[in-house]
Amino acid sequence: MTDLYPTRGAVEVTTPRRDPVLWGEPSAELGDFERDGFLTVDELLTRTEVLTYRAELKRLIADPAVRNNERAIIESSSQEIRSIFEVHRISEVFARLVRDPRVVDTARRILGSDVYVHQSRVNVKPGFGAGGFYWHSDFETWHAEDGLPRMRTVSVSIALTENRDTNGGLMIMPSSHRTFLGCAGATPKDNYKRSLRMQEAGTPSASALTEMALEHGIKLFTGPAGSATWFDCNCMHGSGDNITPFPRSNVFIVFNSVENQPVEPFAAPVRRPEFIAARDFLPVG
Ligand code: 6CS
Ligand code: FE
Repeated sequence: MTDLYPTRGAVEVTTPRRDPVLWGEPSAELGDFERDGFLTVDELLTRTEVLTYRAELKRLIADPAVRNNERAIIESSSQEIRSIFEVHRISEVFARLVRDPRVVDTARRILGSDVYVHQSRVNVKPGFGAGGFYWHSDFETWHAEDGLPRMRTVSVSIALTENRDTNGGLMIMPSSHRTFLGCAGATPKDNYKRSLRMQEAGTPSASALTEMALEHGIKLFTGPAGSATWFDCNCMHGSGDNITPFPRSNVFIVFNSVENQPVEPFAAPVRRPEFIAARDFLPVG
């Protein structure tokens, strides 16, 4: 299959986006998603629902079987849980969130098709030093390491605690989704064992990031628990460390179009495990 978005070669190379941003019909509900690459929703979940999901997160974190499972990523500094992957499979409560029409219907509208979950995770981001995620495009990883051919994938980040302007919130470069930045440097074997803590392969250069930030600016997303941000798979985004006492816990769900099923990785020696990159394409019912 032709590789429309070359990356992880000897040098960094940019490619204009060759895919639509909005695959479905435009609608007022989707606001400026096509232009900006993101859409914020002030109250996706009610306060009561937030408390339910927060209690479920607390239960998962306290479960030794979860902590000892490869789906749990542990913060090397504090030894606290940083992320738990595939929450929609290990938790019936989070499975309900994936099927919630307020969530899955928006994904279908953006992607213009039936959708399945490529990846889900909760980022706990406890206070007092939880690490952030350096600048990256998710699609760059999902193309290089998971074999997603086209940009027909969308993430939703739902705040389970208040996302303040101080506790390591999501930052996106608006409209950066229109250019694909192919990164320099080959993917090491078993890269995911490190990249889910701190990404190395697939990291843009400082000069490329400077150019993009000067062109697009940087938007920090804040909002109360229950608010949400939808963002296109190719937005350049990242988040800072959280040294405040206030945890920034979010649940992320990544929907992929059933028309965009993964093939072999475009720039990695082996596939990543299915708890990070699903390979059963059962449409969310
Ligand atoms: O590698 C991945 O799939 C994950 N890593 C980051 C930093 N964002 C996207 C995704 O969840
Ligand atoms: Fe990301």
